[in-house]
Amino acid sequence: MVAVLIDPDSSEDSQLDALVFHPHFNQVDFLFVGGSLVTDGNMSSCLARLKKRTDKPIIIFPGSPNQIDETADAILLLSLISGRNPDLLIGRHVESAHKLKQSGLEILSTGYILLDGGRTTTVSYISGTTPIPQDKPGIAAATALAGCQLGMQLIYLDCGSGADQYASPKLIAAVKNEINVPVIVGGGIKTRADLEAVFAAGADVIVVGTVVEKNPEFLTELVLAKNSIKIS
Ligand code: 1GP
Repeated sequence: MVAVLIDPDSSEDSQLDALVFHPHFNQVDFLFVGGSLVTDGNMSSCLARLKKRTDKPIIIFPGSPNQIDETADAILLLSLISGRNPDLLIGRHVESAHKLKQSGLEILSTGYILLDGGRTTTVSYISGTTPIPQDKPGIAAATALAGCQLGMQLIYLDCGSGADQYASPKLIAAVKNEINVPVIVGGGIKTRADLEAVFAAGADVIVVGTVVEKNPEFLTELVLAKNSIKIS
């Protein structure tokens, strides 16, 4: 499956139109909305404008509690398990627990694993955490396994938005081999070959953000990648 990540700070009406009215938008399964740093007010405005345009499931990908918004369909309740920042492991969750309960959002408990994508990304800077090196698939696999043992329903392997490198197929395969919950993979995916490599390694959901924001025509590459996986 494929999710397109929308940054509420870069969601002009013209950009949303270019995405949702693209002939291959039907290939997109979910919309993720959020980010490490979102300007106050832009989340609710972005969600309202998306809801007017599409009935695809909208899932909040929150960088902070102020991105909780009941007009979405669900939320990835992220715990940054690759890091050792207690705020992002449990602190923010405690602060937002009641608000989240009242929101009625479907809660998807997600172990979020930040990988080294070759450059400092906004998420690594803002979270103050060290990404897992890509040549240490064993650390990523053990981290994912621990997340599942703590009851997390999903594991998200992320190199961060705009990363130079995406999650290596070897690392994805090592994680998949260790756990039975769906694995979301994102960050730094830029070409059809990247999509095919990540699908082939076993990703259950691929997230694309920057590349679609820059060029909605990338959705055509998505169709070609999906078809090529089906054929092979
Ligand atoms: C980032 O996984 C997402 O958290 C998407 O990354 O913007 O690099 O596609 P990109």
